[in-house]
Amino acid sequence: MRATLDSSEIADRIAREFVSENDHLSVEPLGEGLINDTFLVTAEPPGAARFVLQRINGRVFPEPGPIMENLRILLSHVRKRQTGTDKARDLRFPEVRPTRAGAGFWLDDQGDFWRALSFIPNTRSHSVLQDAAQAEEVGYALGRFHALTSDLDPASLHDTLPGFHIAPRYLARFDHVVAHRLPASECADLRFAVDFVNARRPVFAVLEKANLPLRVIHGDPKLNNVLFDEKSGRAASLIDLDTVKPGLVHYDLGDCLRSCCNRSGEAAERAANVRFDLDICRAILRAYFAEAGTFLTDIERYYLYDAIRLLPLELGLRFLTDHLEGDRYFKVEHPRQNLERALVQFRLAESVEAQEKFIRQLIHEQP
Ligand code: GN1
Ligand code: MG
Repeated sequence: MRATLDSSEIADRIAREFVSENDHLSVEPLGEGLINDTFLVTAEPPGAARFVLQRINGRVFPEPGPIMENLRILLSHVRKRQTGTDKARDLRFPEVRPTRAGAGFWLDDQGDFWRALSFIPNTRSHSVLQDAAQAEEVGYALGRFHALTSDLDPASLHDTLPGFHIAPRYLARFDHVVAHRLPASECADLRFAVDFVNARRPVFAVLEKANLPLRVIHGDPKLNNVLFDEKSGRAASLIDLDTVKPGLVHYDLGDCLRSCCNRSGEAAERAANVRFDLDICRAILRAYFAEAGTFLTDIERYYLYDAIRLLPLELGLRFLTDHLEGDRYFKVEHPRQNLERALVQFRLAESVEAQEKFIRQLIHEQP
């Protein structure tokens, strides 16, 4: 999903607030985010500066202050944890780039909030996972992120997005929307999607009822938020840190696996072809547990299967609800897109359900 030309023009103007007055800049849309608008800014001559500029979606994140404060708390914690370690490799994180006036963000005349982060050089992202070696890198990145934040008090972070990943709340919203907005003449896909959710109603509350410990979570560790070193192919960074907040590690693992183990991608052309890849799941879990296995408790492990089943179902429900509400949350390029996205996630959830025994076995095998 690309930002519109219109927002590119605005970005061009805003980028100047983050550099010396006379720098010549090139500004290009970056990534495939469904919420914020993201741009890569390169100052000329090359080498002068390269950074990521984002317009934060104010409908999703109304308050810039807490987001930037969380980012500062996280980065300073991680920096402390990483100094003096003799690890041959570690994750790198972006730095906040202040405006020329020294502020952490820029408010434009529309009231939109923009901020800049350093670009981590010589890295790239992928939207579809290539092989098991890459899956191990993703598992490492998420496990290392959880390990680095395992001693950061979740209560020290703001809840930047109340209700995020609280599945029963998404179900309640869906019920409200269905009661008020379900079109009189439903298409077959829409009927299928609504029935799919209704047949699984008890599943949505499983994690919230389980009394699991709150930890620091990333919130959105999907494949294209992992940056890989261009040369070695190893995971170099986990980006998109706006949803770092208190939560359950289950949300993260479930989200990471639903993204990586669907090798047809989130925008698969035919939902019928989508399946959950067990070999990729095995590789991610193995590398994740190598980093994070020491602090996860038995009860957390017990509920991992439920998370792997729930997260695609939850994202499908979020897409479906947004479709029924008129596409107010996720960016779309055509009116059926959120419904199609929902069908992909539901097909993935079905594939998880069909392989429950094997997935539980993979979890059980982890040391
Ligand atoms: C959104 O904007 P993006 O692509 O980073 C969403 C995630 C979804 C993802 C699906 C804050 O993330 O929860 O998993 O789309 N982020 C928010 O692609 O809702
Ligand atoms: Mg995100």
